[in-house]
Amino acid sequence: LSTKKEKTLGLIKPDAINKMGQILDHIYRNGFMITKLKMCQLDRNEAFEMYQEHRGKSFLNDLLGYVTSGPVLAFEIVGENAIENWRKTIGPTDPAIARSEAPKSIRAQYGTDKTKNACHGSDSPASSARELEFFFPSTGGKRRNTAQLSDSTC
Ligand code: DGI
Repeated sequence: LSTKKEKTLGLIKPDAINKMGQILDHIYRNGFMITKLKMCQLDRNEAFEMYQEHRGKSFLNDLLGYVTSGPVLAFEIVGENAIENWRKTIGPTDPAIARSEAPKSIRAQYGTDKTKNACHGSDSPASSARELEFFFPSTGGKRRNTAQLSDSTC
């Protein structure tokens, strides 16, 4: 089985911000490294930019309202097959399904419902590149990162 070290974007959403310690611990126990990290408050335009692939979906309005309702914690995580493995660590979109099918997942333990589901993970190499650039732009801008671990640390 081939494995590759990848980067992906993770997000702790507003409902789970008060559980960030447990969730970050869960992330490390699953073998990931966090290489960039920031707490921020998204406005509606930013949330829409992030969730642009859900344009036209019935739940988009609820999703935008929810994800702008409080702070989020965004992070870059690095690990073997990180894009797929991080999504597995989060679990199914609906925490009720996560509790029956993947009881150790983050959504099973910390999610509330299909909207308030604790975490986000990029679903493909293209979206992870786009979402990492959105939260951690490589050049300038007000969201520019000022400190990060070097790859050799992980
Ligand atoms: O990648 P996921 O977060 O598991 O799921 P997704 O990319 O299909 O959808 C993004 C978010 O949109 C998801 O975390 C919660 C919300 N969402 C998706 N499907 C539904 C939904 N919210 C509601 N209320 N109903 C849905 O069917």
